[in-house]
Amino acid sequence: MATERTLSIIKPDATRRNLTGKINAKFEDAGLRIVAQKRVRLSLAQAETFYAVHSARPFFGELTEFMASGPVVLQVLEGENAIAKNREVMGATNPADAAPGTIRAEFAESVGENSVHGSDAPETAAEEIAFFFAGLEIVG
Ligand code: RTP
Ligand code: MG
Repeated sequence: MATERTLSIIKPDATRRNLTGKINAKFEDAGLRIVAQKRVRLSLAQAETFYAVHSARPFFGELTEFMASGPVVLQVLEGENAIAKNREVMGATNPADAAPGTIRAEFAESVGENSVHGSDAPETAAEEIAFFFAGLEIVG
């Protein structure tokens, strides 16, 4: 297994409830290292570009408005098998289906406001990291 990097976003529902530290503890306890991190407020245009793959879905407007509704924490997580490991720690998209102990089981409010984003494959991880971070901002 190779060391990988993945893009993580702590979403506005979680920053609003002051959960950044508790979520980061879940990543670190799972062996993921936070090698870049910044708190920003996304514009609607940035959220629309980031989630362009979902532009035809009925929830696109709701999703992008939510992502621009408050601060988010953008992160690069690094570790063995980091993409799959992060998605394991996150839990299923719908918190009602998320396994006990996962971030979404413990913290998510609904399928839309589900506390975290994580890249889903090596190609999307590389694209999503490059969308938000310059190389010098990532310190492994
Ligand atoms: P993410 O991309 O945020 O890591 O989440 P995911 O892979 O588990 O889920 P995905 O299918 O990629 O959907 C992206 C985000 O869209 C919102 N969503 N809302 N209202 C709905 O039925 C619905 N379905 C998806 C969620 O915020 C989901 O994380
Ligand atoms: Mg996704």
